[in-house]
Amino acid sequence: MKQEIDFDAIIIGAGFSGLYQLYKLRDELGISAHIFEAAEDVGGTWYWNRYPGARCDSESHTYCYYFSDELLQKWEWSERYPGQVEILKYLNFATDHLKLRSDISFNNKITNMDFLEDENIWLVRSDSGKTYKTRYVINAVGCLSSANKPNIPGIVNFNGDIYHTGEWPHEEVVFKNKKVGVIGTGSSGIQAIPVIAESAEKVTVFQRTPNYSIPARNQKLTDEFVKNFKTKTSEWLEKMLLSRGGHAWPSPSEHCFDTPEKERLEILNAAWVAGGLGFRECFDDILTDIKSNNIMSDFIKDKIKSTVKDPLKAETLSNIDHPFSTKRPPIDTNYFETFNKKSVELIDIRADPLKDIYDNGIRTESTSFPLDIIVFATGFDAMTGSLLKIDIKGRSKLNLRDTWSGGPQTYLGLQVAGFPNMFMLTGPGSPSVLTNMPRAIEQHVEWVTECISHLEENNLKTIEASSQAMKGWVEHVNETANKTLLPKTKHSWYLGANIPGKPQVFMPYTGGLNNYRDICDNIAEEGYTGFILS
Ligand code: NA7
Repeated sequence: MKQEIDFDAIIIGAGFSGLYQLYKLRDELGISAHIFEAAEDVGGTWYWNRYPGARCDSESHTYCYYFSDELLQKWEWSERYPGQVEILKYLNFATDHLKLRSDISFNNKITNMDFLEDENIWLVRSDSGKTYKTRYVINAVGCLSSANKPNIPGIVNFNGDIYHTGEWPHEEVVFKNKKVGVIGTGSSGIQAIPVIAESAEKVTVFQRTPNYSIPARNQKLTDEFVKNFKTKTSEWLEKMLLSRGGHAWPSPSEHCFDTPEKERLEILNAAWVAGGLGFRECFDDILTDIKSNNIMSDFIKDKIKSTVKDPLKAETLSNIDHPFSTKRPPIDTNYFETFNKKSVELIDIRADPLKDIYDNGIRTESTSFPLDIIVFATGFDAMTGSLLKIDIKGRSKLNLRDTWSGGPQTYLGLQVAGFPNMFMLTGPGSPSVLTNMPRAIEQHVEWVTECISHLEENNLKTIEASSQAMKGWVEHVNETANKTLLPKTKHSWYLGANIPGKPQVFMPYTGGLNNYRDICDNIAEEGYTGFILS
């Protein structure tokens, strides 16, 4: 008997991953698939993060879909790093080119999902009040999409405007003649502060943790580069597939500490001049050997000190308490230089903690700062926040929030035991945020599509991670992370430490995207080892 369902597959989210998943399931597998998206248009994180200076830190010709040569040939990036406006245009272009829009319901936030064991289907409810039946659910909700809004006392009393970088308004925000306070110095703050400071009367930066940042060296792409790139897309792809981070540069073999000082400095200086995340790849061992990491960390601290003229500001910015790259390292355009402006002040809120927000501004323990605008650049409830906002009940009404009460547990970052036919794209336990995301996304979408194809061809009703395999994978993720310096930095969103009360578990898989891809492929080839198929 044919089941009564609305769609074979429901995809949640119309960002990079959801859009590609829709195309693969609908156009290649030929099953019915539909996206539900909370926003009024496509884009995911790039729909929401419209703050001044918002830009990707992957290079543009690598930050795009590679599955379609037509898309690669038809689109033209203008700068070395794509800005938010350009990425959003690109995603709209891809959506229209692939004719995806008709299978997306916008302004539909999914609130509940219940697995009906008797029928092997998911009941998916949206805030429109409608409920849909589907056989597969693919969560494409993004890793950095649930804004972290710290509950600072008195916030409701503020008379000015408050913005969060991750939920920036569509209308232009005018900073001219305004006193602006920015809380947060992660990637978003580091990108926004120089742009806000271009027009604001005064910018007060409230810094909790000083941060490393590498100059992006953004520039217009030359016609020659673009033309050349388009004839060599398969070579670029090959480079990205071989690399541990999904970027197009090779993983180095040299150890920093063992390299003679003169040579080491030459390598570091050349990478500093070249700019961007490639700086991290100067040496092989900076995330495994603290002696090597100290050399790179000190190199950057010296650069900060030689850039920032005011000695107090320079000290406050360079007094960094964690090894380089153990928190997500931003790249910037004129971040440290901006502190040379008289109109930009820096408040160390570790030394002088935030006390409250009052009607006219922000108060620290010692001082009041009158402000017209407050910008929260305070990041996200990363990797699990958006998924756990949905009330998800699997077998025996098991709630995902309960399963993950001690931190996220997954098999390969793709599935959770007890939640059959539910997949996550770039979920916790996969390399995701440690990579150039489109490569991690393509790998996941293609794996999930193959998996569903296998079920369809073999008349199988469900696939589900076994508890044992999940336990084994969680152990492997932890063991792999513990071989690096990453989990040693405790105040990091990789561990969930930025969200009060969130269980602290190292979330992304540090084994490298190239190795991870092989692991996933082998598991599929062996007949989906660790999964229960029925
Ligand atoms: P991040 O990297 O999480 O940065 C958030 C910043 O906000 C960081 O400096 C935090 O300090 C600070 N923060 C967070 N909560 C507070 C409170 N309560 N008080 C003061 N300061 C606070 O988020 P971004 O949006 O910048 O970047 C996220 C990712 O997007 C980025 O890594 C890229 O992958 C793209 P902390 O360091 O926690 O002390």
